[in-house]
Amino acid sequence: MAFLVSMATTPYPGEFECGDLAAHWCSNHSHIFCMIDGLGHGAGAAQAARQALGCLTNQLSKPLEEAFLRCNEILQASRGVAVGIAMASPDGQRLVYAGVGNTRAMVAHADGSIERLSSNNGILGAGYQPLACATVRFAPGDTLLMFTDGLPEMLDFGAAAPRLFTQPAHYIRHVLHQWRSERDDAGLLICHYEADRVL
Ligand SMILES: [Mn+2]
Repeated sequence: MAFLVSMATTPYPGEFECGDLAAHWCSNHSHIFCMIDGLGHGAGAAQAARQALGCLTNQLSKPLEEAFLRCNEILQASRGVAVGIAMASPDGQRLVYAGVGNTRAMVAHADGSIERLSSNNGILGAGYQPLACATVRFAPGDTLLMFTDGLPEMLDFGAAAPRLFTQPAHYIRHVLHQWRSERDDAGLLICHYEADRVL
């Protein structure tokens, strides 16, 4: 399977540190995608986000429920984070998703339909509702998008999006430039699952 992955974050205008962090891990044919939003912005948000990333990196082999629980414990002295995690199944057909707080995730399917993945209410570091994991189809031609509330929740990717998803590095810059809020950090991750090509 071939994933075209790109991610970018940008801080609150005029600030240097960014509280939004995106990550992609790949090991033993398993791909894991993560979007983190440290509450607020600035140094405190960036510190909480880095702490969350460090914790999650150490929990990758665990079930998502355990990883979130551990992260919630470790972040109790921080201002807290919202986190979304998507794991691609090794068979290349599905994604398992879980989130806490207001990071957003959706799958834009090859047929043009959009599936939005919901997160649990709460904040990692301050508690959350029992975690619900969702499983969605993720097949060649589909695109996973994960982003923070520095972009509009109902972000309209427009009619040209399915074509643009195939160039995520280019498209991500366009979306951040056009849609980012001037009142928060912003972050976006795009993973396009390349359709089989006939050469
Ligand atoms: Mn935010």
